[in-house]
Amino acid sequence: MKSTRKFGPVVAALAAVLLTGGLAACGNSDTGGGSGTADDGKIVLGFSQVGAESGWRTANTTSVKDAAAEAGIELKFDDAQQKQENQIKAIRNYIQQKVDVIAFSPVVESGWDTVLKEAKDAGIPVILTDRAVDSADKSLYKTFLGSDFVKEGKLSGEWLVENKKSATAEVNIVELQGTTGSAPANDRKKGFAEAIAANPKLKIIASQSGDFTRAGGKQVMEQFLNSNPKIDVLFAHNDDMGLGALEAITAAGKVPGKDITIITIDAVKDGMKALADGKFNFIAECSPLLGPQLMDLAKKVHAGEEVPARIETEETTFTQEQAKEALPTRKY
Ligand code: GYE
Repeated sequence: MKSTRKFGPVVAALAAVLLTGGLAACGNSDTGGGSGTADDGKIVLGFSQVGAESGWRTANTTSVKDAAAEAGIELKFDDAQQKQENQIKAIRNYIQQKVDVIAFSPVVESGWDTVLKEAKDAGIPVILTDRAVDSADKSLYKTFLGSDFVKEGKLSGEWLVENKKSATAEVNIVELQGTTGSAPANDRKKGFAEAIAANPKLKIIASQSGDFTRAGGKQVMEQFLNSNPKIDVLFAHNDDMGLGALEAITAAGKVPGKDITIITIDAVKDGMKALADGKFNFIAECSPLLGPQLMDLAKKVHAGEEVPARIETEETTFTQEQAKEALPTRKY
């Protein structure tokens, strides 16, 4: 899915010349060098990260930081601690600092139009990474790089349909949702529900947000266990909530992976370990390694090149056996 355009570097060089000679005079961008680049000629990328809520997020942050260093891009990084207001503040700061490109992973889907318009008016291209926004005006950002979350939910549900195909009694499912209003929570819920509709015996009996954290997963699972005597399946929107839930399940005297079938999403190392150990039953992968592609895109949009409106991450799924095989070489 990567662009293989041969003339990328030439276009970039040309654009740089044009920017230096022409647009800088209009005050389009200025981060000290007068050319929209840092003093040392580097592209400046302002990145607003969601937070540090999960193993996925930590791996994503490392990927972005490493890739920026590798690509020779100056990265300004902000951790929004899962709060939209912090992200809006960070983006406004980047606009004020006249960075060359802004990238962010929106904590929730709604409420971005105003700040995105401010970036557009300032002539700063925006890249969405990992999570989408629901803005109707697609011209407010250049591209969206990330996973197909509906598909992840669907793959999880399809595995369950197959796994429970000979069930004679009702199968009671509890769902730990990700952060309320976030694209992965909305989409994973939707994809899963669509897939399990294939078997009316599969019933979601409780569904609540655990905010993508271990603590949230543990706490909500405790409530689920307290109020529902028969839970057959847990679908957690990420590994971390599933890992937190393991503690609650064990404390309730049940055996995870046996008494309760557990499906999660992400496939970070701790999740894969739980799967290989037989505590989880299935994981749909969501890759956090978006850094290199993001840097590539930042260079392209900075050079004024056209980029695809949507770039989807490639991913797979894991059973317990597949997790055992993959674990030794898993990087994150
Ligand atoms: O699945 C979860 C994280 O947006 C895809 O956010 C990401 C999700 C990921 O907190 O672990």
